[in-house]
Amino acid sequence: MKQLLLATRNTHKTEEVVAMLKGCFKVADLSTFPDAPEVEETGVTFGENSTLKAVAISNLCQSLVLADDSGLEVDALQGSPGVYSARFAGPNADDSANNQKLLTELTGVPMEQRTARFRCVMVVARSGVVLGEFEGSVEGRILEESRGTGGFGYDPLFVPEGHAQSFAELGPGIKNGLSHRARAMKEVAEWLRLKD
Ligand code: ITT
Repeated sequence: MKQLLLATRNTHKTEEVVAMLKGCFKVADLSTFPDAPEVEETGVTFGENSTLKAVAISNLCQSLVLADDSGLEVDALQGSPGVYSARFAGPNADDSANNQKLLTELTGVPMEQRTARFRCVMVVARSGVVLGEFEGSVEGRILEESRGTGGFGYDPLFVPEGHAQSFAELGPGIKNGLSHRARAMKEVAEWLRLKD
């Protein structure tokens, strides 16, 4: 079976990608590569950061490497936190601190102005060479309080368009069918099939 190394230390991303690929690839992530360096995300776009991660990690191994850079863009905050989503409340912030900061920044903003989207840019590389870049996004709204226990990151605060529950309430069966990551991964999977 073909192998795919995910250039991520976020095990939630790995779980979602594994579920989306439905066993077509043997997937590993950086937990199997403890000496891999921490890649500094110095880019100002998801594409730049995803490229930095894919190129750096694929330079160190033989596998096909897939990087995911993703985050939340909130219209009332002019697209923030964007590429800073993982470190919105500070360099070592956890999901709960990031969610609390988001709620604080949106205090008093009415529901109709709490529009937002998750974006994901995936870059595939081998031996330091970028082979393809793929994008996905999902529109939605930011709740006034956290709801649900599934998923990770901002999932308890994000209600995707066409639904009444947050990603954390909807669970992986629904999230992995319509998320930004699912949409980017669909493009990757089609491209990988055509390449054969
Ligand atoms: P790697 O760089 O190791 O892949 P990371 O978590 O630091 O892991 P990013 O730099 O791409 O990854 O930051 C993504 C952040 O955006 C993530 O930590 C969440 O806060 C948020 N995010 C991305 N996708 C999400 C999702 O599906 N659900 C909820 N929050 C998400």
